Amino acid sequence: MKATALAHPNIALVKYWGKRDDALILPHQSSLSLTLSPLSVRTTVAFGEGADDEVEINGQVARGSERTRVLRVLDAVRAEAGGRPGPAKMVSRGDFPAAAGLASSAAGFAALAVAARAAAGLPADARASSLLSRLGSGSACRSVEGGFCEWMRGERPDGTDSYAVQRFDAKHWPELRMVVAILNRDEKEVKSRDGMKGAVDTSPYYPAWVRDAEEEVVRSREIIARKDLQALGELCERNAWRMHATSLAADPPLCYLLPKTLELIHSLKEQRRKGIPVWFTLDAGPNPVLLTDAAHEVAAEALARACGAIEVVRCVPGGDASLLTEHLF
Ligand code: 2P0
Repeated sequence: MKATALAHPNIALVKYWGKRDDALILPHQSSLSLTLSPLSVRTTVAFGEGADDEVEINGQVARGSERTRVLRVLDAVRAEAGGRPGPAKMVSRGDFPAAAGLASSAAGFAALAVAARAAAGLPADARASSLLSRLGSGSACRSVEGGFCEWMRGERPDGTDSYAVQRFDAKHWPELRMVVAILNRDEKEVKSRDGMKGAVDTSPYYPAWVRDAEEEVVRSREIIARKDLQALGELCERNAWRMHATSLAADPPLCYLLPKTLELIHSLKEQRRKGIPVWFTLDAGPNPVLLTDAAHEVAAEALARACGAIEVVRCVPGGDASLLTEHLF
């Protein structure tokens, strides 16, 4: 009753920002992301070990809400397996550079879902793993499969129709590149979970953000199908601005951007005038992720460094979460 899985993080091109159900992690809007390689998280789960659940993440015993989120996923697996599997031991390790600027939680919960299902003897099932990983962290449901994944918001109050599906696999657009520019490594003052709640509860722009997102997901699918880098870059930028605008308009206002973030973002126009195809997206933090192609990733990295990046991570479209034969314990 032991299994190990590897999963990659993902970056949302059309973002999730707000829950309609905090407990089940059901979003107000659909979202669409790209799975990122080579960054990855490995997780081993074994059932029937010890007297109580043991959870270790990156060498530390998980406590508080981190532990609670892992146990929600393990409890759901135990319930699906008919309560047979006993206490679990889970060890998870990410290979992310220190504060890569990308949350490792998406990859971590996707790897946990795939490993826990296998350890409990449940059949491999991307939809079931996506539903399960969503209970740990919303964006994790988009890391079960590779390439471009769409998290459909769903309608049902029980969340059974709120999961991600792969729209295009990693081989569809192999020359696409995402260059993560780490401008600041400080832990953010307001976590995504709290930031999005503030926007839902107090931002007058929130309903417009939700309306816009569904149409943008449809548009993004069409753009990705025809591999139109400029159209995708423009869509990513406006979607990131709109997400940040909802939070800038919240009460109290929430601004994740730093002066250096704006400097890098503003410099992209000049680059494009020079013929370098580069655009940005920005999650709930100050570190932009630059969207470009293989021929221009070196130029994008140089630009990020010239604008003060202390670390740069070049990513390519990543594959599905997968089971490994080598375990972490
Ligand atoms: C996303 N983010 O679509 C958006 C864009 C950040 C900005 O999903 O509360 O860690 O665990 O569901 O998934 C980050 O939030 O939040 C996120 P929870 P999560 O990728």
